[in-house]
Amino acid sequence: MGKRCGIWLTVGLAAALAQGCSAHCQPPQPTPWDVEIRSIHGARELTREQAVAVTVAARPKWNRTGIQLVEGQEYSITAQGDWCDASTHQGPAGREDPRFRSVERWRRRKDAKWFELVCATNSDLATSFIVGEGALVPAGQRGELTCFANDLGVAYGNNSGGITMTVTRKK
Ligand SMILES: [Ca+2]
Repeated sequence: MGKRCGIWLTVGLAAALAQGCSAHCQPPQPTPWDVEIRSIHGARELTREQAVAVTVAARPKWNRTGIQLVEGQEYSITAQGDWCDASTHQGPAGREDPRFRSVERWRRRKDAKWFELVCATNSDLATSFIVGEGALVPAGQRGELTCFANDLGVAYGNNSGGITMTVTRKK
């Protein structure tokens, strides 16, 4: 948190919020799908044209979704919401930040922006693809859909909040 934010926090939380200096994002509300998959500890295939909403938190290096991708099926993903890197709020499209240009090459996906939504299968970075606010899942993906906010591998401790993404099986 910067000095200016600290001063505003001593004035009061309302003032801090007005300045955009709240330290953390609120955690996302679990969706019905989140609740269901936590109870079964596994992953499920979607039925044709089924769309499910699932949350992706900024703090874990991998978020399991419980959605089993099957080769030959087609899926689209859209995402919205608010997640935080320390006190910086952003959406799933992420951002570039000239202050951190020298360490961009060590981002988990160096070609994705800071905090851009990235997904993969079975928590395998080699299968990852950039989603941002929306994307089609590349052909050939199979396994459980797993996602993260793009950050340095050592820098997840100050992340908070989460976004909600909708995954739709198209055919
Ligand atoms: Ca961070």
